[in-house]
Amino acid sequence: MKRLREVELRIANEYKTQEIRCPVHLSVGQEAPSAALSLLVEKDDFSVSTHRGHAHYLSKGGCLKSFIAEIYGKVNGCSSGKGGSMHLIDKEVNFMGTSAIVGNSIPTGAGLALAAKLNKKDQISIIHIGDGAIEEGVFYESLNFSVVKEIPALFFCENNLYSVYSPLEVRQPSGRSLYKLASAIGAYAIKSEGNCVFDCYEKIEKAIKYCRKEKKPVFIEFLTYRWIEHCGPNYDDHLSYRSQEEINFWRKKDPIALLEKTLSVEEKNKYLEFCNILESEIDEAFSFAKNDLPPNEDSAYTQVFSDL
Ligand SMILES: Cc1ncc(C[n+]2csc(CCOP(=O)(O)OP(=O)(O)O)c2C)c(N)n1
Ligand SMILES: [Mg+2]
Repeated sequence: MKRLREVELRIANEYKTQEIRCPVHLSVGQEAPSAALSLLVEKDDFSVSTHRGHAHYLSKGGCLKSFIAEIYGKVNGCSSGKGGSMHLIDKEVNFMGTSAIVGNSIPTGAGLALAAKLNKKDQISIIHIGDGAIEEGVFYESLNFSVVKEIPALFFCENNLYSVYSPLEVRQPSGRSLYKLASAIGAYAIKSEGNCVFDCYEKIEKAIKYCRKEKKPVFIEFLTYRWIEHCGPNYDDHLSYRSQEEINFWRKKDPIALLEKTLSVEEKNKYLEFCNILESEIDEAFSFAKNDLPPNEDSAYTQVFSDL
């Protein structure tokens, strides 16, 4: 969680130099589900994600240097500098792509789950989505398909209560529960306290075991909250689409502060050591990215991956 937080805060800080030219959707406040997942997912498992995919890429074991180079639009970026923040892909770790179109990567994730089943592999496919994707038709088609075909797709839904500036109340009937809706379609569905990393770990562990063993879809809903503006490096509390009361409530539930409280003295010392190492790792990734070259003009129309 600390690694995800510090990487995102560094991006936010560097953004003002105007060297990062792609839009960024940061996950500050939403680190717990991805951090817990990183300890439970296998390298061989597939993963697809959304416009807010940085933490998902890193949780799958994606290379930090390639990720930062990508958002700087440089040739050693994971998508050869042609994708930017919303188009991350790293086949080395089976991170099969992110998309700027809400819901777009869901059928790709279901297809990967079907492939795993047809190839008689033990892999599962993690499909990262936000609450906004529940309003896309393709979500229903893909979940239904996954239920009917009995495929190992794990729908990993971070419900941060908003789609851009619109709260759930103006987008869906009041009182609707996202995980119950998924359950009604026939998936094994559970809900997690998305800001408590221990709860996330417990629920993800359970979900992955079921998905891998039964070869059936699971839907997990993590209740969480984004701190920074929808798109960009700044806070937008002054816009008032979220009440100060609500913001304060969630700031008190900071997943990192909640975990820090539980550390013993010995653990705290190790944690501080880790924070120092982390800072140098991030420094290195940013200087790698800044010193890297942009893609060659001749490669503008060549595919990044010809075998996909
Ligand atoms: C099909 C489609 N509709 C609308 C948009 C504009 N858009 C970009 S991100 C976003 C919000 C999605 O909300 P959610 O899925 O909850 O993800 P979050 O941003 O909260 O992580 C919207 C509406 C889009 N990119 N694609
Ligand atoms: Mg959302």
